[in-house]
Amino acid sequence: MQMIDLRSDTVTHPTPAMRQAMAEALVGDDVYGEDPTLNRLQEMAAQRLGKEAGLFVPSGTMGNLAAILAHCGRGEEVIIGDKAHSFLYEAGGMSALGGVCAYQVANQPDGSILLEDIQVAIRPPDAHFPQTRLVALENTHNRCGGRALTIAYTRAVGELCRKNHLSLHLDGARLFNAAIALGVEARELAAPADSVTFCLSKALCAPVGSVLCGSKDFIRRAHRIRKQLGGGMRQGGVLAAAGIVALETMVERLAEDHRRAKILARELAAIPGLKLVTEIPETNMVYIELLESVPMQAAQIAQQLTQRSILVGVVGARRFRLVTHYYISDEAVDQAVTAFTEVLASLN
Ligand code: TLP
Repeated sequence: MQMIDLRSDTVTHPTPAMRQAMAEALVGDDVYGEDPTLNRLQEMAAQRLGKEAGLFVPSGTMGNLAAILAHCGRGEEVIIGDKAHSFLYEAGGMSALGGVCAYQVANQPDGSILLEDIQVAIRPPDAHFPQTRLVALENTHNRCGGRALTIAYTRAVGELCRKNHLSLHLDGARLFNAAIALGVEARELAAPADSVTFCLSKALCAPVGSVLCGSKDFIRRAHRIRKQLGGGMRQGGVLAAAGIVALETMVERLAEDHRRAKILARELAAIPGLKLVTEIPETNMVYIELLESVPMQAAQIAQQLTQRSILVGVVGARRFRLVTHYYISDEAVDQAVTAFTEVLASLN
C-alpha cells in the first residue's frame, strides 16, 4: 500500500504538468540574468504580490535569510515571534552569517504579535543597545496551527513599523494558503510589508524554490546576498518552469486542502485519547495531542501509524502535526482517521 504522507506539504512531488514544463523550459545563465524562464517567474511573482521585483531562491530559509541580511547589518536587531520559523528552525542563520540579533516576543495563539509587545521591543537610541531595524511576521503561522494573519492586522504592524522607521519582512512561506482561507488577494496581505518570501515547493507542489519580493532597490541588495550564500543558480529555469505552473494552476485548489484539514481535525478530535491543540484549522495544518490517559508517547504512536502506511509529524513528546496537500485525498483522510482509531483502541 502506498504511504499516506501527512508530515508536511513539503513532501509534495511535482505534478506531470510541472515535469513537462521543466523538460521544455527555455534556459540561460541566470548569473548573467539571462534565464528567460526564471526572469518570467520572478516577474510573475512580483506582480502577484504587488511588489516591484522578485528573486528566485532555492529555499524559504534562504529567502528569509537574504531578506533579513538585506534589511539589517551586523549588531542590528530584528523583532520576531518566539514561535517564528526563522527564529526556531533556520539554524540561527541570521546570527551565524549576518551577526543579526533576534529580539523574541511572544506569538499569540493566532500567530500574531501584540502591537504593544512590538512597541516595547523597539530599542531607544542609546549606544548600549543593538539598533532595531526590522519586524518579522509569518503568514500563515506554522507553529501556531497554520493560522492566517488578516490584512487589518498586517497593516497595523506596517504602520507601527513606518512610524518607527523600521522595515517589515513577511515570511509568507504559505501566503497563498492565507489568501485563500481569508478570501483575499495575496498582494493585499503583502502590501504592508517591505519584503515577502513565499514558497513554491510546499502546498503549491513545485520541487524546489521560493521567491523573495520587494522594491527594486531591496532586491538588488538581496541578489548580492544570494550570491554570497551560493544561491546563484545558472540554468535555474528548469526549476522556475515548475514554479510558473504552480502559480498558474495550484493556488485556487488550496481550498480543497483546507476543507480536508477541517474534516481530519474534527474526526481526529472525536477519537478517545486525542485532542486538538488549536481550534478547527483555517488552512492545511492539524495539530493534535495525546491526552494524559494515553500510556504511550507520540513517537511510539507514530511508529505504529507507519506500520499502517500513515506518516505523521511528531512535534513534541505528545504532539503531532498533520498537513494536508495535493496528494492527500478524501480516502487518505479516512485512512488516517481509521489508523489513529485502531492504534489508540489497541492500547486499551
Ligand atoms: N517548514 C517546514 C519545516 O522546516 C518545519 C515544514 O515542514 O513546515 N517558513 C515557514 C513558515 C516554513 O514552514 C518553512 C518550512 C520555511 C520558512 C523554510 O522553507 P524551506 O524548507 O524551503 O527552507
